[in-house]
Order: sequence, then structure tokens, then C-alpha cells
Amino acid sequence: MKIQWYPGHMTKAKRAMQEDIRLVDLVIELLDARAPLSSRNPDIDTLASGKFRLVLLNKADLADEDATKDWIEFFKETGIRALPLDSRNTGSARQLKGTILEVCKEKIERDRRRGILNRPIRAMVAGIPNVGKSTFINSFAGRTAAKTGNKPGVTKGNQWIRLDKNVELLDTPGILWPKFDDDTVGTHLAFLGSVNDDIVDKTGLAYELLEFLDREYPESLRMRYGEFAEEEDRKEASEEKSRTLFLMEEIARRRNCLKKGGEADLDRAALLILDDFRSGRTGRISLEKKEN
Ligand SMILES: Nc1nc2c(ncn2[C@@H]2O[C@H](COP(=O)(O)OP(=O)(O)OP(=O)(O)O)[C@@H](O)[C@H]2O)c(=O)[nH]1
Ligand SMILES: [Mg+2]
Repeated sequence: MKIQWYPGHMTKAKRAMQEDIRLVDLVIELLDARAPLSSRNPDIDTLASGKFRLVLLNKADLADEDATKDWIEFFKETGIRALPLDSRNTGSARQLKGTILEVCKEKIERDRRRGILNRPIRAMVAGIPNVGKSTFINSFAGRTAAKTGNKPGVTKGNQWIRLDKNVELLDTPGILWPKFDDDTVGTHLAFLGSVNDDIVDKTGLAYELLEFLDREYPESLRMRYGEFAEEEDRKEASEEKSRTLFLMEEIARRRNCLKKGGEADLDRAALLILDDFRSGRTGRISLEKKEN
């Protein structure tokens, strides 16, 4: 599936980030723990060069724990400090303050040598749409300072949020980039809900997700939707239908997504499958695993 989403507001947002980057010491890049490679925006990497860096694998509560551990190792090998996070958990977000000060230790010491005291660390929080930037900032601040929402494109412009005398955070709008290297990047971003759903064929998207889940997480599918017929039994009943289509129709029937004549409503089932995955109801799933 070919997916690309780079509306004009992202070009504008990127420009505003390029403007504000001179004001910050540190770039906190949020990646989606379920797909750390696809959710890594190469433009943010370029933007952040020369700054202190911290990578947060957010929504770690929705990802496969073992896969996340491997990804943390992966970033360590590249010399970037990375930590898993569930941004909705206020306690874990707040614990990061120590990490932020530690990552910027050199700057704090440099300031001190120059007699500059109490200058706050300024951090830009950047990442793809819907990855949880504003949620992270709110948890960290302990108050609703930034608007959040369960869809991409909620934050419209840069906004400074002062935490205390030590740290100030800059919330930024989620941005993607003009051209994805390969089709799986776009597909993974769409699975995660980081692409505007209105521009994708959601039924085709759910079909691809189901195909992936059936291959990599069959147990999670069974836990969520019940047992499915063995491949051999099914083949006898309907030779020509693909297994994924069979699964999709079954899920539609079991969840009462039916058209008037009783036929499976695949479009409605698709929404349900995507929503179950995005909200973690299908279980903890990682779309990308580190190659060993
Ligand atoms: N399960 C889970 N959900 C999260 C986490 N962080 C954020 N969310 C949810 O993800 C959705 C998007 O959160 P936002 O904070 O608005 O995301 P954003 O990155 O600011 O999005 P834009 O402003 O659109 O770029 C919301 O429904 C949050 O509740 C997390 O760590 N775990
Ligand atoms: Mg936001």
C-alpha cells in the first residue's frame, strides 16, 4: 500500500521548528515503541544535530516488552540515550527530569564556570503526529498545559511550557517527511494512527494489519477474537478466498458488523480491527523488531 501524507501545515511546522531550534539545548525525540524505525523522522534527526539528544520510546505500554528492550540496546549502540515510556503515567514522565539534567550535564557545568546560574534547560519535544508529545509534556508538568487528542494533527503550533526553574519544554506539532523510503514505513505509520485516516483506504489497511497479526501474533488474534478454523478445514469450505479475507469476514460476523442482507460488513470490521490494535486491546504488539 502506498501512503504519503505531507500537508502544507507540516512544511510550516518544520520551518517554525528550524527557527526555534537555536533556542534549545536538547531535543527530546518521541518515537512510537511499536515501530521505532518507521516513526523516526529523518528531518528531525537533521534538525537536532549539534544538540543534546534524548530518545523516548513512547507508548511502550502497547509494545512487545522484549522488542522494546532490544530497541533500547540498539540506540545505546548508536550512542543515543533512549528510554521506554508510557506518557500517560505521570510518575514515569516526572522521573525523566533527572535524565534530562544528566544528558545536559556538560552545558550546566559550562554555564556554572561562566558564572551563569539558574538558566533553565530548554528542550524541544519533537516527533511524528499522534506519538504522544503533548501527553508527555502534560504528565511531566503535572497539569494540562498542552492540548492532546487521539488523532494526528492536534497541536497546531510551537508552545513553550515552563515546568520549574530548571526545565522548559517546547511542544511542537507532529511532522512527517516528504517521501518515505519504502512502503512499509507509510503502512506502519498508518497502523499507528499517525497518518490522517481520511486519506487512507482503511479497509485495505486493516487487511494488511490482519495479515501481519496472523503471521506474527496469532495468539493475540485468538485472544481478542476467538479461535479460527484450522487452515485445512477452511480450505475445503472455500478454496479461493485468501486466509486474511476469511479472518476479516469471521471477525465481522463475530462482532456483528453485518450489512442489511446479513453479509459481512468489511468496512466496519476494518475500523474495529484498527481501533483494537491502536488502543492495545489486541495485546502488546510491536510492528518492528530489531534484527539480531
Ligand atoms: N497507551 C498510551 N497512549 C498514549 C501514550 N502517550 C500518548 N498516548 C495517547 O496518544 C494520543 C495522542 O497523544 P498526543 O499527546 O495528543 O500526541 P501528539 O504527539 O501531541 O500529537 P500531535 O499534536 O497531533 O502531533 C492520545 O490519545 C494519548 O492519550 C502512551 O505512552 N501510552
Ligand atoms: Mg500534540
